[in-house]
Amino acid sequence: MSTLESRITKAIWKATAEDWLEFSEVDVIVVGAGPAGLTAGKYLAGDGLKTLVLERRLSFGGGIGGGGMMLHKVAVGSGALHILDEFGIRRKYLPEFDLYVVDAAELMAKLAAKALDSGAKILTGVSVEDLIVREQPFRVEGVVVQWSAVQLASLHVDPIFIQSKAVVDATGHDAEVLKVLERKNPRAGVRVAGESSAWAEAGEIAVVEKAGKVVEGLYTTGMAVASLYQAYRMGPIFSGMLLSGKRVAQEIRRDLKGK
Ligand code: 48F
Repeated sequence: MSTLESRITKAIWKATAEDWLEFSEVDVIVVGAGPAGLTAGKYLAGDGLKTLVLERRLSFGGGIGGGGMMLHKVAVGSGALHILDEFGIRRKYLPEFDLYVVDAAELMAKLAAKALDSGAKILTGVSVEDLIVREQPFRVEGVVVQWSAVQLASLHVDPIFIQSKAVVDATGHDAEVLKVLERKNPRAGVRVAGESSAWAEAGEIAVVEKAGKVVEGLYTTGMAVASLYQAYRMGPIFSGMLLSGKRVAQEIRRDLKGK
């Protein structure tokens, strides 16, 4: 019988290889496990789409964890209450401000837990550094990935590929995937304008209304939407992020499943 040490190693390699074989070709890749990406992941997987969420860091939640200037609560408007219900997230209503508040830790944990329970796969420590594209018509057919640790160490290591029918840029303020499209594929005609200053109400509306398809095969949600269309920022209120994630999932379901 092998030692426990070698069995640990073999078990990890085998299960990891099985996952990578299964998830090297999926329906949807969501780039970024922040509030918008996790919400999108939950609804996409719940609709029966094979969904892979790729997250650069070793943790999920994106900007949620920092709360509002490191305070452990974030605000949520009443428009997203049904999403909080669907995720089982508790909140407190403050009538004097007409706002709900949620614990940042609970929001992160339950968004991720529900996405996983719905069948989404979340891989952490993986960065998306490029897109797979085709022409005539121009379209996106997957992503190019690298271990985040390799990027951080600036090692010269070739990345590998994951094929998908749809890619979602949920990378937040940096809109990293959209910037790859702009920089490396000018024929796609996409310009990332950069987000505007703060106007919370207008920003909350824009990130929902403008979430969706950018070019064939590529969609965007969350603060990446604000960066693409120069919408206003809204700070630590997260209703727009949740609604934006749900909205992009609905659009992808329509495009891929026709309903
Ligand atoms: O930044 P993030 O939370 O984006 P979001 O879902 O939500 C924005 C809010 O947190 C907040 C706000 C709204 O109230 O202003 O900022 O739009 O989550 C984005 C996630 O994407 C990961 C990053 O580590 C973060 O967890 N990410 C960014 N670039 C990459 C990436 C990449 N190239 N590959 C993989 N993950």
